[in-house]
Amino acid sequence: DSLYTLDDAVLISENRIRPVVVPDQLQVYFISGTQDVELNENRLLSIVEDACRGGVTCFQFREKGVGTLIGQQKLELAQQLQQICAKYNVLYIINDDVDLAMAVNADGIHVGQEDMRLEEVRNLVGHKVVGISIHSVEELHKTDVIYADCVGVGPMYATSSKPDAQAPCGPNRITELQAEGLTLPCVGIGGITLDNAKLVLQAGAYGVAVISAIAHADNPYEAVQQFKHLVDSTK
Ligand code: 3NM
Repeated sequence: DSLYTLDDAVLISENRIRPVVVPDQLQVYFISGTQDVELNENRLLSIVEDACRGGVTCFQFREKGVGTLIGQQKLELAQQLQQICAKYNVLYIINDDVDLAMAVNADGIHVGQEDMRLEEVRNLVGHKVVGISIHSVEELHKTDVIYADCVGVGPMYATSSKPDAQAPCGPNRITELQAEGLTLPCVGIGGITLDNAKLVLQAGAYGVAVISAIAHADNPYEAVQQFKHLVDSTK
């Protein structure tokens, strides 16, 4: 089944139509990899299953850092995660690995500013969802947003999940980027918790992207339900 309807399609050139991401799918965007769960693959699988059951709308497999999986092991884990997401009809995104996204037929790919150029990514993945991280107005102006479907803006708050994260920019950065012409649906990322998520949504985000607030929650299933409730009540 296609995630998109023809109404969602955007004509970007004479003979090429691509879909836009359905904004509702960005509401509760969970990101994780083995680095977030003490390198324990089974733990990751069980947390992702709990998060999907709890109602995340999107999951990004982000396998990054010391001791994380590569090659065949990464592929096999990505396939298992894909099956969980497919079972719950959750949008499945791969971080910064176009080959892997193609190999597991993920729904999309997310890249950072230092990763592959967006035009090249778009050419390789065709109609898959393409996400890009944008941290500042300067980065917005040097990004070919025409090739992307959605944007992650951060870090909203201090984060311990990304060692090389920039200084926190606060929710207002989203408002600022939209004033500078950003129209793609975006999610806030970085240090988002149940206590501050509302501010991120009120600043213009379609949803919240989180690692630790779900992966390190006492009960990931309940944490997701609370995020969902928060997003629904802020709309
Ligand atoms: N990207 P947590 S911040 C993966 O600013 C990531 O681009 C960021 O983890 C960015 O929810 C971040 O645990 C980490 O803070 C988010």
